[in-house]
Amino acid sequence: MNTPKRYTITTALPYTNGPIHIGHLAGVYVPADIYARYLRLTGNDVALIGGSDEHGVPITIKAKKEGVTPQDIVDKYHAIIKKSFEDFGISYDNYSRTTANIHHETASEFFKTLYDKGEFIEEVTEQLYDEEANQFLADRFVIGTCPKCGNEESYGDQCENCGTSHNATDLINPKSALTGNTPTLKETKHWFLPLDKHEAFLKEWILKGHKKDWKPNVYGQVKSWIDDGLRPRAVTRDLDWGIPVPVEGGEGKVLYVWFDAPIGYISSTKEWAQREGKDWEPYWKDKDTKLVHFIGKDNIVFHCIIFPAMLKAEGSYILPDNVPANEFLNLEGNKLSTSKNWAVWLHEYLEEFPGQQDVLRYVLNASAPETKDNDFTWKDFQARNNNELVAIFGNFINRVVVLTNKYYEGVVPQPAEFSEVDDETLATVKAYPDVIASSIERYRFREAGQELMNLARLGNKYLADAEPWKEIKVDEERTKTIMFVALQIASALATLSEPFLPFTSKKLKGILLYTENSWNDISTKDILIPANHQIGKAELLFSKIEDEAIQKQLDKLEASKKANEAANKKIEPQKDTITFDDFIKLDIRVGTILEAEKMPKAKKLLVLKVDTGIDVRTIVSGIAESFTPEEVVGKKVTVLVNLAPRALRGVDSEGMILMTETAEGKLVFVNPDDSNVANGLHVS
Ligand code: B3M
Ligand code: ZN
Repeated sequence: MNTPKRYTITTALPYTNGPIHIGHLAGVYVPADIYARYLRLTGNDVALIGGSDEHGVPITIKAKKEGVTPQDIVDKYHAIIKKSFEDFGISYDNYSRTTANIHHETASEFFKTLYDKGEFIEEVTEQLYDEEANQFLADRFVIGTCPKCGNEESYGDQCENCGTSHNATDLINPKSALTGNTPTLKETKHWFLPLDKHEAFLKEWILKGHKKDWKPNVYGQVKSWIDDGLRPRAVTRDLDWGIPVPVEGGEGKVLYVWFDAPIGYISSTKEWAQREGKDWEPYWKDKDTKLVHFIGKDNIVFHCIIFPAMLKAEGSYILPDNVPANEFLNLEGNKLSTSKNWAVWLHEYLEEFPGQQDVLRYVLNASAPETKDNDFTWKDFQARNNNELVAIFGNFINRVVVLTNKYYEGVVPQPAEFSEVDDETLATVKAYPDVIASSIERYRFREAGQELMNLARLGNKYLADAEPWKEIKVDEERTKTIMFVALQIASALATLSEPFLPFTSKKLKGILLYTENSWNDISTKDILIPANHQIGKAELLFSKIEDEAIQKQLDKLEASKKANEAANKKIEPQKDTITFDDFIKLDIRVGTILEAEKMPKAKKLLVLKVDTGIDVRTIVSGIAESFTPEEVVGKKVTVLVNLAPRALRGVDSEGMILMTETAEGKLVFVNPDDSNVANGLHVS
């Protein structure tokens, strides 16, 4: 495209069935915000558009579970999510919600337009039905085996394992998420968007068009979808939570959440335009507008195939120029999971690290899952804070500000003659806006963030080499020049850090008392902060994060892990009732293990000599993976003594030692705690 006239930047609308965590921030919102802030700084017309996705099955399921209405759920989480975005400086021009009237109207109208144009197929088909719940099962109401990858816990609309999006009736061995029942099939009428009809256009647009500059993960997924052949997709559902189907025969039905949600981008733009007294249409309909969707990889087909097909069918809209989807972020080596509480929740982070939003933004960007899944670790978080933000960026700024105050009472000194190093350094600074911009424009935000840190590194090195603290004793003029150059770098950092570290940038501008430079000024102006300008006092931009703070977070995760393991331990159902006579047939005694040795060539078995009080006998026990022979000798144990002898690997075993298992799967003895109990005593 020629130079765009304006940018419409959308961010995936989070489902309001829970708060948001670092995975959301890293995958979608931090990169989108960096992009939007950069574009504004370079003088572009930008609309950064977001909102909450408040329809769909997960919300109704959550409401059912909590015994409240879906509206209660969305009100609660919309507020929490919106606040998290504000707290982390995601600079939305508008953040809306899909329960808003303007959205209901916009989505309804969109549906009607396609309906009137004959873009839908209307068809009565058999859909999954739960007789007990008296309800059709679509999307997340049904769980079954994914026909593509075999994942046994795929949802009706999408498999979280392989990312495939399918129809609920495609699932093998489907089960109702409401009752666990196997659904029956029941006829119902729905409207389908015939994706197959749009195949030729999609092929042309994506495969042959300029979409080769899309990220390989995005292009690859879309291509494989198209290669598999496109089929009609139902865009309505038999549900009572959502946007009512606005045409005849649509009573009791709502729009499919993935039909209405992307239209949410449009309604949010309208809401913004109304408030600002602007015209929304150019942002969606002018071909000189660049439309970019920021999403996570599980949303690719919806944004690259289904939504474009909808927009194309409607006819008056532009299509996305790019969909820079990210892969997933893991946490300490495991998949982020809301249900397992394996996450760093944004609202909780702020309680633990108040005022340190930029640290998280920086670290998440530095380890963003741009091309492959990536791991967030608390150790890495600490290291990036301490070794980069504190030791490089913060240290450089602090030295510049402290020395300027110390030597010149905070007044930028008049430089004398520049040395070769000074000239080179200033020339390098001038190159940075383009270097960083080039990375950002190619959606390489990690690289861009590292370039910003390289500029701080340059400043740090310049000061370390020039040593103004030594120079001041021998050459005052030279010192003034050094400090002048260092102040120019600090000033460049104040502007160029804004997309990445908005809070820090603001603070730094406050310290320098200078905000006059635009992004491009850093390249074009010879002086970024002039001689005789008065700066403020030093303030720390970042502070060291100690081991204890990190350990606390690791402990918290460890506690989640333990709680999960305990919750996941399958408690077997009680066995059939037995009589007292059955019970007293078991002869259980207290015993002591006298000797133990490993059974040759058997990983699990120990051969024990046990004093049962009646006799000393051999018992072969499958505990070798939990205990060494030395550990068990002398242990008091509980033994079933009248079990019929059994030969194990040629050794006769005469009885059984009672054991159980801890949450971590380690075996433990069911043993009499009191070592005074005598061997041979009955356990009853
Ligand atoms: N709410 C899915 C998600 O949160 C969905 C995105 C909608 S974007 C239009 O993963
Ligand atoms: Zn799958």
